[in-house]
Amino acid sequence: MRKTKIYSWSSSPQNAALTSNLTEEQRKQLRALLGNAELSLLYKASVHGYQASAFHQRCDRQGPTLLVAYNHSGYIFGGYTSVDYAQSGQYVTDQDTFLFSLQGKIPVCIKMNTGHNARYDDTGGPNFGQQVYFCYNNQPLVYNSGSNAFSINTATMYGNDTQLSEFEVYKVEQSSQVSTEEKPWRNVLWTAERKDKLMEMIRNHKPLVTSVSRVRILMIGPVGAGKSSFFNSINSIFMGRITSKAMSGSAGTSLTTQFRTYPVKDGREGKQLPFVLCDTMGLEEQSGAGLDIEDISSILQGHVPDRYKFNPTAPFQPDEQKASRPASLQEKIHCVVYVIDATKISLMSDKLQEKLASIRRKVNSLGIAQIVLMTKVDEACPLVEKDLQSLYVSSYIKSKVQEVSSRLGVPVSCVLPVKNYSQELELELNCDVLLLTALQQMLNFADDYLDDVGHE
Ligand SMILES: Nc1nc2c(ncn2[C@@H]2O[C@H](COP(=O)(O)OP(=O)(O)OP(=O)(O)O)[C@@H](O)[C@H]2O)c(=O)[nH]1
Ligand SMILES: [Mg+2]
Repeated sequence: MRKTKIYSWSSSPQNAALTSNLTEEQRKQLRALLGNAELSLLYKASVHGYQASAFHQRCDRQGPTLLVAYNHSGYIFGGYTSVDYAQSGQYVTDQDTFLFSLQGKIPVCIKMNTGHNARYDDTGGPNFGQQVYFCYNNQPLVYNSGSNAFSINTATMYGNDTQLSEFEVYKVEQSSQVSTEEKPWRNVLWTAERKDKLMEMIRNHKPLVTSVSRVRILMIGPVGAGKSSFFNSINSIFMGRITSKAMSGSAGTSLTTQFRTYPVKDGREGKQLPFVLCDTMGLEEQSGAGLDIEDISSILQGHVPDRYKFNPTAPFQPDEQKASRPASLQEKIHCVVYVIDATKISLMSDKLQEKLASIRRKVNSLGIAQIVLMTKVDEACPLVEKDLQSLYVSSYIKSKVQEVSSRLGVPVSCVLPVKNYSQELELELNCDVLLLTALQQMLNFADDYLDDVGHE
């Protein structure tokens, strides 16, 4: 399986003469958006014509497709749908659909706003959300009806140049093979001894400043990224069985609505461990929804009590007596963990990325240690799903770590991939080793921070 080449440049056999207009680099970027799926060219308007009938003849019933348009101003943009074109005369719902524009190094992705149909599946040319129409009126045109299925800016998406110079449709297939590295890019000892050693080090960890008895670790991240699950997983390891104290699961908006500070005990009757995991409501891209940056600021400074119920429309109001005196170092946050879902990194919207950047600026200004926890590595890569030990030979996971590092502006060494417990009924050694390694790293980072402020 080593060094397998995972995609072929040529298009599918019946279209052997078709050549793609994408450069290798552009193709790579688009494939990354789709979880490294394979792309094969089905249709090319300059060859087959811009008529809707030509499009349907080649693209109907082909499964998920990626549409790529090129205009005379040099813009490359388009959209993805996971649902077949079929001229069914019905509305199509598709939660995975998105529009994109390739700008510079990082493609910009725009997901569909909730409550919209992906399209009306008729005999006409392809459209997204009955808003953005490609090959409009059987002509080399893109047309934006201005409805609000997608919040797009046509100037950034295609420079307001509606004349297409080319239009291509690719079939999208998840690749069954995954490329691997010759040598692991990080070394991990996947042994029971290593796990015991890590548990021992965590148990005996003494924060560098004596006035601090427990390191406070704050988890921040988008809805459903796995914040609550990380606490549950760590708690499970020390309890010796799967636990689910924090509510986790999936919903459109954040399942966690309260600020929770979770101490962890060393076994059922054991004493409390030297750290507290603080769980927050998920971030959402819109302002006025999800966790608010002002709330984060209050949490960082130790003003927010356990079980405080977040109110997205009004930030936390500290009571006046308390606010007048600053919280002690013990009550403040010593390490911030950004919890990011590995399967969603490429789809992260500009707005969310900007929100994270402003949180980072705030945390930076306070000098607090920061780490990225990249969750769901099992879902992101089939190789890793089969065998967690292949994590650090998976080229795909490595590329995801690099991507999250560049999107959030943190060094690669601060990105820690993990698999949380989600459906398992029993603990699993490989999972534990990764989770404990991440926790140990958080404690070390917090120490660096305490070392810095403790002597002030
Ligand atoms: N396969 C897999 N599933 C995970 C992992 N981490 C979390 N999940 C699942 O993802 C879903 C969301 O996890 P949560 O822990 O509730 O996420 P959260 O960040 O607390 O979300 P909110 O509180 O809603 O903001 C749950 O169904 C988890 O079981 C992981 O590493 N692998
Ligand atoms: Mg949660």
